[in-house]
Amino acid sequence: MLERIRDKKLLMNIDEIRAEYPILTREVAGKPLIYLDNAATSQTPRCVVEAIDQMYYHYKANVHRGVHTLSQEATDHVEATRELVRRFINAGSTDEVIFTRGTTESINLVASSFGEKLYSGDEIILTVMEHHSNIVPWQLIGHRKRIRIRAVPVSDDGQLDLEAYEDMFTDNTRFVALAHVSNVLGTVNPVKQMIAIAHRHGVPVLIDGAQAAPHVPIDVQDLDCDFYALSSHKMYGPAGVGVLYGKRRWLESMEPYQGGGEMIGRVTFERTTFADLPFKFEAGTPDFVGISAFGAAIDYIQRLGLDHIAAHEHALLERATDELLTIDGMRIFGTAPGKSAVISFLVRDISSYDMGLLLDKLGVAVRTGHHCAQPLMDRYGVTGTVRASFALYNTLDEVDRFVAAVRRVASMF
Ligand code: C6P
Repeated sequence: MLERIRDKKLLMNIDEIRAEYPILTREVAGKPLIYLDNAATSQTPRCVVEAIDQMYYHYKANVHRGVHTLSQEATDHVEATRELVRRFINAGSTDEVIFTRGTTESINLVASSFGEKLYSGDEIILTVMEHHSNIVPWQLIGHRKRIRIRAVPVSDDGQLDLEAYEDMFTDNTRFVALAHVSNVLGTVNPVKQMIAIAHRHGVPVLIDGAQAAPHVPIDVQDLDCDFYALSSHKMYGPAGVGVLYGKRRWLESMEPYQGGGEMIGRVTFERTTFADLPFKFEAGTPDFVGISAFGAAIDYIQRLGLDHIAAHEHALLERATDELLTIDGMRIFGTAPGKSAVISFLVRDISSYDMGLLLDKLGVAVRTGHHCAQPLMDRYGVTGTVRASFALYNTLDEVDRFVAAVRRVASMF
């Protein structure tokens, strides 16, 4: 299978790809499952599940602690994934790649640790399209330290207002944090340009890459971002694993986020010194099984090729968009050029909840509600939307059946 995936001719042989995902043969409500909630979490191919099995069957031991063979082998697996991540995002060094539990924890780490450098009157710039994971951590530190949070507005079609962004910088601006790709609108933000603007003002930038990493090539050195956060479970990998990339100079200047085993140099009751990067930010036993399997997921994505995956998903997005727009009363949120394969929509005044529930009865899994982006919902004057999000294993046939299901539900109201 792996060899055949590498073969360009069979690159997107969808039947072979789908055969790697037993869950896709499931039925829901007596209908074949059409899984379109990939932005919430993607499904996991056999090679990743097998990597988990292999770790439990043959390599389970705590990492970075033992001189015994098993511990060294488990450590090698974790460190091999760190190198795979480094290459995947083109970080300069594995010292700059920190394992966390996910994007949320990565952002909390920066908000807490970098946040110690912030003072009353300082300002942080976010955007209206941020996920709550990139709002609430800043509010927590912001309230404690009396920091002002400002949010870049979003246009009707789902693009950030770059003029407003540039105007937001003041002498007090200390940090910018924004999504690479919106989980609701699919907008791929011009992060490189926005980072350059922030840097002109001497302000570091964190990019929330949770929705970008499975779809968009990432080069942290080319972007010149100061921090980049992502989650394994949205990238065909296991849940409970994430990454924080940080530029060495920032990471070295920041206090640890959590204390515990393995993040120390020397501990006495008077004073503790900390381990070198990246371990300074990895307190306690990490999810070494998940991290190892995440390596298999990155390998899988790279073998298929992000550009091929993106092209396939784009074809699904185009077809779904064109067909959905033929439904009376269809309103799509987020129509920015080059958007990622996510469609948020409402039909007339049918609530997203009703639509989602009835689609589920037809075997279609979509997400409904505010998508952890309530300020964005407020921006569009809605309480929620229906969101279909595509992955590499979805098919045009599924798109057609999904649209037919939406049409059918719409006709019930
Ligand atoms: N969005 C969605 O359905 P975690 O939960 O830590 O892996 O990722 C949080 C997160 C951060 N930023 C963005 C842009 C995201 O989309 C998410 C997760 C999922 O949209 C679950 S709420």
